[in-house]
Amino acid sequence: TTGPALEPANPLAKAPVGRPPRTVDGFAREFLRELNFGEGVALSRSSQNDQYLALARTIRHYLMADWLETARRRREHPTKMVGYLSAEYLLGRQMGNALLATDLGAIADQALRSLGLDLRTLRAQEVEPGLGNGGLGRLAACFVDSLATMDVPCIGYGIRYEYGIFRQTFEGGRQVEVPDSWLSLGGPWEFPHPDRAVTVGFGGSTETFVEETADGSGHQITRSRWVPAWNVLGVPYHYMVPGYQNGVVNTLRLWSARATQAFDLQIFNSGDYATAVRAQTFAENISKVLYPEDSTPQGRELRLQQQYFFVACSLKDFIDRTLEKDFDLHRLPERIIFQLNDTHPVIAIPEMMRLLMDEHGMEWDEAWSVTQRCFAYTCHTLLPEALEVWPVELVGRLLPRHLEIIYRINEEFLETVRETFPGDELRVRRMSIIQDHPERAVRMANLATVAGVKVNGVAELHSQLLRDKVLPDFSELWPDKFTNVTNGVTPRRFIRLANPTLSQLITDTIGVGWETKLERLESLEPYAEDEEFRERFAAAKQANKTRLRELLAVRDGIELPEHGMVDVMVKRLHEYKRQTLKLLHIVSLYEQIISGKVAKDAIVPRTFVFGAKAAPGYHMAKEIIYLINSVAATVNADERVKGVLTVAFPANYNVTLANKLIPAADLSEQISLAGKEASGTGNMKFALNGALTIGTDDGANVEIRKLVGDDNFFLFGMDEPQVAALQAKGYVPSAVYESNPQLRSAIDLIASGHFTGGDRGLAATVVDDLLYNDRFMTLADFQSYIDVQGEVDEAYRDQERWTRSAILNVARSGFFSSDRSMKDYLRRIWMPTHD
Ligand code: Z57
Repeated sequence: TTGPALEPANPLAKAPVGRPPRTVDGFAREFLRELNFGEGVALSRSSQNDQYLALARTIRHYLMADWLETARRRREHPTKMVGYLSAEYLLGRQMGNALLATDLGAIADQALRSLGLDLRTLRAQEVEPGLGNGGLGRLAACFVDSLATMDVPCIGYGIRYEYGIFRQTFEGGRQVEVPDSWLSLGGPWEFPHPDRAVTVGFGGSTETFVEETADGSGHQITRSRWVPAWNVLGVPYHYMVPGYQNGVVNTLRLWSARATQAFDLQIFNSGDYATAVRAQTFAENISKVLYPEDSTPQGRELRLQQQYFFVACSLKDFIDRTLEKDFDLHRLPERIIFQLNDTHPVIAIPEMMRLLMDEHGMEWDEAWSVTQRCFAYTCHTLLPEALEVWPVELVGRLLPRHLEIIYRINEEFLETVRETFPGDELRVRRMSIIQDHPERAVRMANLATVAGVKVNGVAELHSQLLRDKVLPDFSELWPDKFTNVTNGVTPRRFIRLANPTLSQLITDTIGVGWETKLERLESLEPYAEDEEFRERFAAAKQANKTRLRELLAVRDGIELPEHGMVDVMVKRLHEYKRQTLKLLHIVSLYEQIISGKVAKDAIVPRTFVFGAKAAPGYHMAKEIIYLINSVAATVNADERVKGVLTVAFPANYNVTLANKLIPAADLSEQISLAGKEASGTGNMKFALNGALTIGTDDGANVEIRKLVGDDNFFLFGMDEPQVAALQAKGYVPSAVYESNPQLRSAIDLIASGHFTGGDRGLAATVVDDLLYNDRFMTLADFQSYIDVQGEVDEAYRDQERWTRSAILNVARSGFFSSDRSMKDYLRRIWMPTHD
């Protein structure tokens, strides 16, 4: 039950208590109250962590009334909501964003100062919640930010991992993973609700029984029900998702796994206490750790348990708790659209069918009609190995009822295919939700495509390739099901918070309010010709470089030169992203200088910055990390290139570091093999912060280039059709090596052991792959990349021209606000009949 049991006499009971005062004194008082009564320490005895926790709770107070009010408004006027289902939310630090959303930065700063404390120091205490791997998780965080800012009702559903993405360290240049115990010093941004836990079943079997139909006709139908073998509790933890200075606070609901009462009883009843306790740990393992693979699923049983766990909790939460009592579930699609963030939550489809039929008495056709209108699916990949398949054996063992439902969905679906394409059994096999080879398994993307209202890709090119290459049979059958929504990023975090100097310049020039209407950046365009503006713009960039130098000196002990181009490649380490191409460029420049082929002063001084985590089990990616670190150590120590080539690879690239790194960049490296990067979102953040892009014709690069113009973008490499043609003709990387002396010199230098302390073996894995495999055609694009890097140098020598281009990148990239992405989702997927 909720609410007071008796009729309250006190009028205060009717509404949430008021807001704390927005004054320096009021804030200081609130902070001290939290420190004293919340943390239980006096200011004079408090640690920095006490102070951080008290500050976080103080800021929370200012959002609380808006949160309760937003929830009340949504309950009283229920409308269709978005249920964003995502296994990952890469949120980044919360404090800065909360201060920005409440516009309390200046007040908090002065209040703390008055107490002898420093806001920046306390902010630096926060360990970011790294509940995601990379682009997909960060996209989810940007989307919920935008929905709150646009006052769209949304619940973000996900998993409260106890350990997020690992902390990366380097030992002898090799990646070593350290567990990310982000909660160990307290989680001041979360609200646990153990009393609202829901129960989720696993395993067991199904049984059939006969029942009379509800219409009183006396007809009998056979139904099935699931008898799980064990249960797990899902405890919801709520996080505030504040809109930007608009009084709206949405909710992120993350589930944490607990053992049920039954486990506790077992502890009493079984003599084997230790076994019983182990069983409890077993249940709690489900939300223990984020799987650190990005774009390469591992197909582990625990991972499927995680997926089903959070999805089952979320659907139950929505139907039983969020919808008003007695809501007619036939009308469910009027109230919710569940957006499936990749295939990770796709098990929600049979779960919805099971709930509607087995728990709410619907028959198959009704349940299917409802289900088909409640889900939409976003695909984020083009790599075949990234499309999840779950072995039938595993699904049957863990979720036997769901497997039955999936089989029936498939049967009916394949019947449609056979009707539409009679006699085409090859097509039937390609489209089947169940694959037979190499093992019988459920193809989650097919299931999502069959069940969803819409399927979208994440950039124009990606959506086209999705139709033509990944799911061509489906797009032939249902052309209207396919659509595109190009990704976006939140300008609140990635411009306002990350780049205060540029933000101030923008506001001084075009006025306030651009943070929520990013297309207004357009009006910066004429200022590209304004010398004074260009000077201020260049000064802002220089200030951001200085800020980065200072940070890396303290954070990593890395010394960066004061001047020169800052050339940045930050993203997960993956072969398709081609960090090795960047490495070949660096090695080639280095080789040309030390061999005397090129004079030291003939090239533009550059600082190359890498940031990349490798999945712990991804051997090649870890070898590439080792090689980057080896090249960095050698180049940085070589007097012959001092001041001209510097390579920095700070460990543990995350959202916090991104916020300092991206604003300092001159050049953004987006160099994936064409047709492999679904979108990219880092590329957008760089352009919006005034970096120029060197990039392939891939993902959202295509759209960036179209908007900023060819003069302000460095395009190189094959396009996707050329890649496909080369693939078809047969690609021989060693032939490219043989025929290109510059490439040969670079590879030979690596292979000689020059960077690996004379040990040729230490570079062999990477070198041999490039020469004899090179799945992502690094060597094929080498010459084009080198040539265009030459153009980059030439452009950079003309600083006026460069700054003009950088300004135009900012002015023309407003399209990449995630607010725009959300508008597109609303129009094309969530509310298609709305206007
Ligand atoms: C992930 O971060 C992405 C795709 C995946 O299939 C998985 Br699993 C994780 C990324 C894409 O690689 C990016 O190109 C894209 O920008 C991002 O998802 C957001 O759509």
